[in-house]
Amino acid sequence: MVEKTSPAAKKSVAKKSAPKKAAPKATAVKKASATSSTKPAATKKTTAPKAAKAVKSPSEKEALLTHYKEMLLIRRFEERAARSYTQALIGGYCHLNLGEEAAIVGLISEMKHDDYLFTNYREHGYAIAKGIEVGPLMAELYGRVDGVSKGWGGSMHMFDLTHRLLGGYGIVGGQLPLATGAALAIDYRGSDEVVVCTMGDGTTNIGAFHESLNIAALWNLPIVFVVINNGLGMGTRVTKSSAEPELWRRASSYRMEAARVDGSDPLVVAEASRIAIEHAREGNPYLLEIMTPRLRGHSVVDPAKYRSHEEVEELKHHDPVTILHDRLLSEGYASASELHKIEADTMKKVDTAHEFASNSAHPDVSTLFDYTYATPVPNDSRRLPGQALFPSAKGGSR
Ligand SMILES: Cc1ncc(C[n+]2csc(CCOP(=O)(O)OP(=O)(O)O)c2C)c(N)n1
Repeated sequence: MVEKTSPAAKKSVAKKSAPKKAAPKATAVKKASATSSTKPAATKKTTAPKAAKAVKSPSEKEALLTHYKEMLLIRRFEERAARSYTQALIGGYCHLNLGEEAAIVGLISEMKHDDYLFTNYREHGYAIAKGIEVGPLMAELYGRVDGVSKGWGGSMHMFDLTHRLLGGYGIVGGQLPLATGAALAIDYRGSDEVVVCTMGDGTTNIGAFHESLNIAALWNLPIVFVVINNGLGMGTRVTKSSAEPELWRRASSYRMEAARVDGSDPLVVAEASRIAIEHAREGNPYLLEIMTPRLRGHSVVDPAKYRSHEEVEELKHHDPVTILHDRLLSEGYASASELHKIEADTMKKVDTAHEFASNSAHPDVSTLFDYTYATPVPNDSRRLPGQALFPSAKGGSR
């Protein structure tokens, strides 16, 4: 099902830099919504624009196979990460993208290499989709020197400028003002990159969400805010925490264009993302809500007891990796033996990544503060754990 929103009256606000093209009419893609609105919204239903459908084409096979390989790599990587976490190879917290694979690969496939990505602590899949090799990625999870952030970021706080992944944030909503600031920097420079900023559904009730959307809309910033709606903020359901559970509708408060899409089909996500990113590149921020399941608990150690047995069983029918696997077979896009080979190759990559990470050294503690600031800051504290705050009068420590 596809919906077209009534076009948001576009602002006549003067831009901070050179004015950009007026926004095209709002086109929102909506497919297989998993929740229903409890309040009437200012939208009108029309027929589906052709571009929004995942139509069969000669390139569909190729696109689906590419997406499948990447989705499977994320899936097997995350399963290995879960195992490594229970083996104490990973410190801190560890949040997985299990169930969100189609949303991730569909979204990132529409970003250019130079576009910037901000995300939250549930980030491994995004790093893979942005092109980071699984070896340095696993090494980062293990806190090793060959990690993508030299082992100092870990699972939740990865940063890799080369791939324009600007984090990885553990504070819920912490990425939003920073991402909005990056979009402002792009605007000042007059370059044509876009910022994509993902978040969970629970993040939309944080003040920074509203502040960021407001300023992005006022200043026509090149940013796409993406809500990965997996239905739960830790153990709290969206319907319990949000007065308007159709989160995409919140954009209307900021006269921002928005859409909600089914996150189980990477082609549908890619098409919606293409529209959103195009809008943003023209200086029109966009809110995209992608509906996904979260197949496991909030983090690796969460047994998710707030879920009923029936719900857990039902979830199995919404696994995007299984859905795509079966689709490739039924459409005749891949044979069982071809899929077995993809599986074997993927497992090999993940095993190699684990070996690479395990053989990498732990960083020297003296480098702990080397990456705190981008440029040197006078008088920054370099006190290591266990060191005294002030040296004693006799020259030692106390
Ligand atoms: C400011 C802040 N408040 C609370 C927390 C604790 N916390 C960590 S994750 C989380 C739930 C966030 O859910 P959501 O935004 O839906 O993201 P998801 O975990 O589903 O990706 C909470 C409340 C936090 N890290 N930061």
